[in-house]
Amino acid sequence: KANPNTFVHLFEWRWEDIAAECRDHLPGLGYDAIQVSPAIEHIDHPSWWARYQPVDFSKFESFSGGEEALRSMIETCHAAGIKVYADAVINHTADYGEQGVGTAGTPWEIMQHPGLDESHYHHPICTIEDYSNADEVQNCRLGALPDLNTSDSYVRELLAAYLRKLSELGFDGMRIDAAKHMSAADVAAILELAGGPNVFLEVIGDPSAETALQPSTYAAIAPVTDFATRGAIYSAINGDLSDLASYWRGESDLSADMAVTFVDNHDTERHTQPLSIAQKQLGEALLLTLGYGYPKVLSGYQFENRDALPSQAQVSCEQGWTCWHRDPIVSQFVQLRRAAGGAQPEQLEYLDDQVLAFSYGPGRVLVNVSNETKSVSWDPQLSGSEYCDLLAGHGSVVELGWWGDVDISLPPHGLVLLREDAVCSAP
Ligand code: LM2
Ligand code: CA
Repeated sequence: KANPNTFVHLFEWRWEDIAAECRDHLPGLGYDAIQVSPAIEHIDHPSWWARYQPVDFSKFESFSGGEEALRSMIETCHAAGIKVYADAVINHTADYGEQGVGTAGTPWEIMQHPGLDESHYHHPICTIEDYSNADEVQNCRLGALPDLNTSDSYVRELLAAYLRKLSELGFDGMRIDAAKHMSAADVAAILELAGGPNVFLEVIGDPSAETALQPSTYAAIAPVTDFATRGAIYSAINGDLSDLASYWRGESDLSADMAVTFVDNHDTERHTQPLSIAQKQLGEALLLTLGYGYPKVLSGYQFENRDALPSQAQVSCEQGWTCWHRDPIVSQFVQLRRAAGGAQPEQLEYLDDQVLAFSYGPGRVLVNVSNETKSVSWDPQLSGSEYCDLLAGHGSVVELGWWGDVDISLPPHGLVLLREDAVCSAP
């Protein structure tokens, strides 16, 4: 069964800003958990991807702050009823610049880190080129990143000690970065040594690859990031609902509780054509009402150059940071999903091949996936005479006609959400 909850990735947010968000905003928005950026010492380079180049697995000092601020953030979030997920990079260590001093002051060189030397890496050294070949994907270097020998018992214990420390710090779960670049057996062994933490695995599916690299292979261990749903959502927001329809029929590669779903993550956001706000909202609405997976909402920052760090480190929803999780439409659907208990959409009805109506728990949803205005007549199957369009701002009342239907003009990529349990608040 799908998870009724939704979590938000507060990408590159500092610990103290996250604590404030947990205290002041997150509980009311409907999320149950957050994912944060990697917490350990990384290379000191002015790019967000410096966080994916570990220097010392035992020092908690990163662009987001130090260990004390981290502990206090986790405590604050727990007090607000919000769970916290770490991002754990365990496939490789740093290479950029070949040597340097990490964010906690640790000097490093390629394959020379506290507790690690050349003998702890895969040899002979090679670089991944053929993504269909499991041996290469798992034992060669991703980019130029030195590939840890995760089949070695000493390496496994060092990485497991890191994951145990994450649990001791209070993390409720963790994303395992680049999981496909380690064999499923290595991942399972490390997790077992770590005491079986709650995790999800970053596995980018590739139909041309060997079975050993398929999401379903890793889903035998833990939920995996699901890029297939993302493809279906993208088709939908570009006007074609046919791929999503298979999810509505209950057909999918993974079972509903083994998929972490998303419209975009921090990587895809940097490598795909930017969408309009209306398209993004439509995408989240479709994702959150899918009755499949555990959805993740990405909340990062504006950028012109895809390598860039945020223009100001301190989070401000007015300047530089997207605060996408606070978007009123996104948050309405997060709350609807929770109220619906992660159920499947029902009573799907095509009013046009690009206009779809359905019922989702207490909600009635109307979506226009075309880039034209569409005028439709819709019967939301509600018993009263007046409802609130929760997406058009407070106090926007939809009056149902004599027969319970309503004539609505939907803008390009427009959405309507009525709830049988929602009263319009005064404007
Ligand atoms: C991931 N998932 O499995 C992360 O989601 C993704 O963001 C990470 O790549 C990747 N795995 C490795 O942890 C990012 C970024 C890369 C960057 C790496 C390492 O997308 O561009 O690679 O982090 O910092 C960078 C350079 C690349 C270079 C590499 C090694 O962009 O040109 O490769 O570092 O220095 C020669
Ligand atoms: Ca590897």
